[in-house]
Amino acid sequence: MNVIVIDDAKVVAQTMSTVIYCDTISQLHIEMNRYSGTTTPHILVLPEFVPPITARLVQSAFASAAINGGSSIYHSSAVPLYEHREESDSCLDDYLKEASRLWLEHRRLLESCDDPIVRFMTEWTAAAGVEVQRLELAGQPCFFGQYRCFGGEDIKPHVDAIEREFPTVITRPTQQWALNISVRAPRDGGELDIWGDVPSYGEYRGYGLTRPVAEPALRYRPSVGDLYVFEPRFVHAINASSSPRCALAGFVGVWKDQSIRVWS
Ligand SMILES: O=C(O)CCC(=O)C(=O)O
Repeated sequence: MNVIVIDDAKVVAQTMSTVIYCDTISQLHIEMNRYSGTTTPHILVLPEFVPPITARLVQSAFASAAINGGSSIYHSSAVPLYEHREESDSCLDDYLKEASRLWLEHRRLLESCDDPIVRFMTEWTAAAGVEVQRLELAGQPCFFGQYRCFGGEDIKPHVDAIEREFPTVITRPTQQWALNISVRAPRDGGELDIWGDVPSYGEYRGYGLTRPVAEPALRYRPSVGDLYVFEPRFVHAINASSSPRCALAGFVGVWKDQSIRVWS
């Protein structure tokens, strides 16, 4: 494998695009500014953000908690905001009513696990010099940091673009990143595939896009403890795995006024 050192970041060539390994959240922040908006996808990884023992504690915390439902696509500890997008029949108020309760419940569940979500938000705030806050809709904060497991089935090609999910209330962020903190990784399968395709407004559909014919530009199999981000405007999919593949997950958006908001 080809390792190039650029500034402090190790850039590892994987297929046609790049996985950029960072040592700290500050470095990740710098690399996100550098790579956002480029024409090819990149994955930025902070390995060992969560030590293996903590990853196990996170799994146990959710194993013994009532899982709240999840999305129409996978099981998770909270129904994601995507399910309440404007074109859906789901009531956004239901999501917002639950968001703060779920936020507090997740803090309670993760308090003995050096809460990786709070750590991320605190360290990101310090790195960016701007307070990272939960996205607000109708004056109420969204939830952030769902625990979710993928497994036996592929997660089909899709894109995530908050301004397309809520076109009348959310302006397009200058950056949107999908954030995942891996706490359980399968031995086989579970690769994240990302293509260089970005659907136009006309082609946009959140989930279940036609699988591109071309090979993915990037393929990445997360390891336990990795915190990784990528731009979800690029078509991406996750391959089925032999055992559960679990992570704390959400999105980070940066807007023109430099505000940084997170949501799940
Ligand atoms: O689990 C992953 O690696 C990526 C999940 C995903 O599709 C997303 O975060 O938008």
